[in-house]
Amino acid sequence: MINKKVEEILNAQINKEFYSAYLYLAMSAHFDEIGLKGFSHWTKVQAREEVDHGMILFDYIIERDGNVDLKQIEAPQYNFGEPLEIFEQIFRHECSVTESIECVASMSEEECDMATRHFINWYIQEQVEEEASVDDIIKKMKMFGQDKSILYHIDIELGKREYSQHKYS
Ligand code: OFO
Repeated sequence: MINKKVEEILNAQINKEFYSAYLYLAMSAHFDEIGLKGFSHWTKVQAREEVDHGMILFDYIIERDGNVDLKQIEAPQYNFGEPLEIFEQIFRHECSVTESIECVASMSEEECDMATRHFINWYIQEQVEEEASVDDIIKKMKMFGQDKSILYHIDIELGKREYSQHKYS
């Protein structure tokens, strides 16, 4: 049986993961609209991974005989400008998700729920990878300034991202 406080924070995290999916989908639609198909593809793949993150938490709560409590998902808050600004926004968003994952880790520890503390390590590692991959893209965009031909090449590169279902391991 799962600890109630831990169950509550895990349910809140499900909401955050699905909110992330909404945010990336909104970005994907925007990139498609302005003709950056690779950026659109990359953010759409990211949205699918966020749904996977939400579903892993969903399955975990059920496995621990807890109650899944799905709340309303907010409309995404965004202010779309240049691709670089959008990626900086993504980076800030992922840092805030990292903080909330760390809160899940410390709450599990406080409540002596070592199974959840162990489980959440997968998310801690995932956040390290997410922040790093977004940071790489930002650095490339910054290095080459506003050069549109470079943006074109980055668009092609981002279009190669492959989706593979994220599974807890
Ligand atoms: Fe689920 O990692 Fe991004 O938000």
